[in-house]
Amino acid sequence: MKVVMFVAAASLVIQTFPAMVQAAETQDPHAGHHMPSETKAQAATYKASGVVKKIDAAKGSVTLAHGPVAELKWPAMTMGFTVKDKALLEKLVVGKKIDFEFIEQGKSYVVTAVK
Ligand SMILES: [Cu+2]
Repeated sequence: MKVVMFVAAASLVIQTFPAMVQAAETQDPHAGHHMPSETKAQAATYKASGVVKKIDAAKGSVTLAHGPVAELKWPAMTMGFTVKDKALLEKLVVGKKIDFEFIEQGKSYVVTAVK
């Protein structure tokens, strides 16, 4: 009888690849997308409409009965604004309804445009 020889001839050459695949460089597509922080410092411009109540050309101010301003959570009210450019006052007549834009500047509100 022959002894069946089990030849464990399985010479498995396990090729262990070095894990260099992970070294594949990933390029960040967002690398150039960072926003300049300066844009945040810019004052917001608000829009409202209202009726001209009073004009003070000497002071460069105007009193407006304006409608609600959602961005500022303002109800409708009558209040004074200063104007950025006194030339804007030329567009204003007491009793006239206007659409205007304004910015917050310190403790006052400044009309920057009148339509
Ligand atoms: Cu107001």
